Amino acid sequence: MQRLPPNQRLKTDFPVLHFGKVPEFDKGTWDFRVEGLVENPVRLTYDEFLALEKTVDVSDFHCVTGWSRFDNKWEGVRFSDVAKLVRPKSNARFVTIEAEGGYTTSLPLADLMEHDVLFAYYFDGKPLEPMHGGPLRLVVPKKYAYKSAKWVRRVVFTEEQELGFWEQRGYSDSADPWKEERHSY
Ligand SMILES: Nc1nc2c(c(=O)[nH]1)N[C@H]1C(S)=C(S)[C@@H](COP(=O)(O)O)O[C@H]1N2
Ligand SMILES: [Mo]
Repeated sequence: MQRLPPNQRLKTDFPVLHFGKVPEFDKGTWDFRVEGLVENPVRLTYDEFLALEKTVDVSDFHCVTGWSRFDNKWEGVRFSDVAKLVRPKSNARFVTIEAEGGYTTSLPLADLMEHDVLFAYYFDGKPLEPMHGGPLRLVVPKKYAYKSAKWVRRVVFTEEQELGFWEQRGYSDSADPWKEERHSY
């Protein structure tokens, strides 16, 4: 199977791309909240998050602007393990991811339950650098990378899909690189 999605170019460096500035990380005030349509909402400190079961996953990364990067080694917590902890209610079908500074994105719960979807805090064996989303970012390898929100702080289970930051600005809500779903028209 062709590994590079249509009209993508392979990069070996790791470009940095985001809107706004890299947020400061303060371990004393940082928290990770999971709420909305769940039986057991949680608020975790940084140390509590690190104590969750850790997973390693190597995956490819595809930015909608046309670059892809292969074999990225992420370490963190599977989305599905977080879901197991909070127990989504039966009417939860989507999840909004909120990052520091107001960036948001949303995905169908079923897409997030895939085994390669992680909240990552390590990259290539080292703590994830702030410019790449440290202390914590979402990684959704099968979607264009604007779904892989950096600096995640809050996760909200919803019934309907909310439009994220780039999705409000004309980017595709489904964002499948293999179908080249770049724009929302
Ligand atoms: N919080 C936040 N996350 C974000 C973005 C952003 O602007 N803000 N940009 C997205 C886009 S478009 C891309 S391509 C990737 C880039 O990740 P990188 O800078 O680690 O390469 O982050 C995604 N996550
Ligand atoms: Mo991107």
